[in-house]
Amino acid sequence: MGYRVAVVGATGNVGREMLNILDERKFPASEVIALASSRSTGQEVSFGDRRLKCRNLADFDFSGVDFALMSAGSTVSKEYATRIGETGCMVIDNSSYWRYHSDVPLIVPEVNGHVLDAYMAQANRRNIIANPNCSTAQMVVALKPLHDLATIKRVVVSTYQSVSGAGKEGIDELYDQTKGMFVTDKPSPRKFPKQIAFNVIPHIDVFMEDGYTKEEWKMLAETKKILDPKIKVTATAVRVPVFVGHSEAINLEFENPISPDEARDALREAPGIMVVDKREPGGYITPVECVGDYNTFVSRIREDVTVENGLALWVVSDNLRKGAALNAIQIAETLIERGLIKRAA
Ligand code: A2P
Ligand code: 11C
Repeated sequence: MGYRVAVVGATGNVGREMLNILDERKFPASEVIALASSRSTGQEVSFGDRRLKCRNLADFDFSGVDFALMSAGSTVSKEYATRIGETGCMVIDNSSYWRYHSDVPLIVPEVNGHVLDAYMAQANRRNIIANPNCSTAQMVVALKPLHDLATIKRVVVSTYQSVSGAGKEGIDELYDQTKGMFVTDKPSPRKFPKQIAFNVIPHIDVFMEDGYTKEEWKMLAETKKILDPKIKVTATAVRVPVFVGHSEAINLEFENPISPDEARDALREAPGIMVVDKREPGGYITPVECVGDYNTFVSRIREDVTVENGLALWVVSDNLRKGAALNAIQIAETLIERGLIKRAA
């Protein structure tokens, strides 16, 4: 007997990756249920070599379901997660809605998986665990071993984020605009605020009062919650015309001295990381090479000479995997491995 797992948002970019990864990693599931909106009822999605028929989330009864992996956006998570959690089903939520609630843990298993022990010991827990934003997840995986080694004081990060982070509509818009450029002269932006084909846009999510965007604020708030509240973060989040794979140029300032060689060695030993760092043409990773991979790749490790104890890095990962679907499934695996979850009757 395995676990009963529901994927909420099974027709979306992340939901489809969740189904792929459950199959690839041979997650111990006795049943996998695909849920989406009423628009998709009866539509088939792939699960390994099988096809699952989507069911309507609004009509579904979660009693007897062990895990709900949710990736249908904040509005759906806000409306449904509490009710699903109350049935005893463990919600692992990929939206931003629950991340900043003080009674909901925000987890990247390689970094703070141990937090789940105390959470699961609480009798009155919500049964909701949050997954971070994709840009944060890959960054904290790379920062953790370096923070353990020399204590990070400050992070300056610029992101190069693929259109798949904006969902199915983001992928369609880059595809349509790129094709359209050769037949019509003016692509009309729909999902993104400006033309994305052959362009870059320094704006992801809504603007905040201080001039930062919400995506930039999320990287700050989530890094503090997952890794260390003392770390200072400033981010510039940029959308680039890449289908899958987020990249980040990161500058770090440490409390204590740390050399590029020491950093490279620590990163090589750390879980979930692959170091590709040859100081020659092509000796680094680009987003197209990370698609479909579980790892967070770290390249271009070098000294940042503008501060005392500084390093600069290039970090790339598949945003639909470590940034979303894989991390959610790793949270479920961590609950099982640590003996924190029992199968629903
Ligand atoms: P649907 O295809 O039926 O609209 P993406 O982020 O890639 O755009 O995907 C969003 C996912 O969330 C899709 O699977 C979508 O299903 C699902 N979704 C959106 N709104 C709802 C809703 N009200 N109830 C259930 N699923 C929803
Ligand atoms: C993007 N990072 O690339 C966003 C998508 O808070 O989960 C994920 C938003 C979030 O557009």
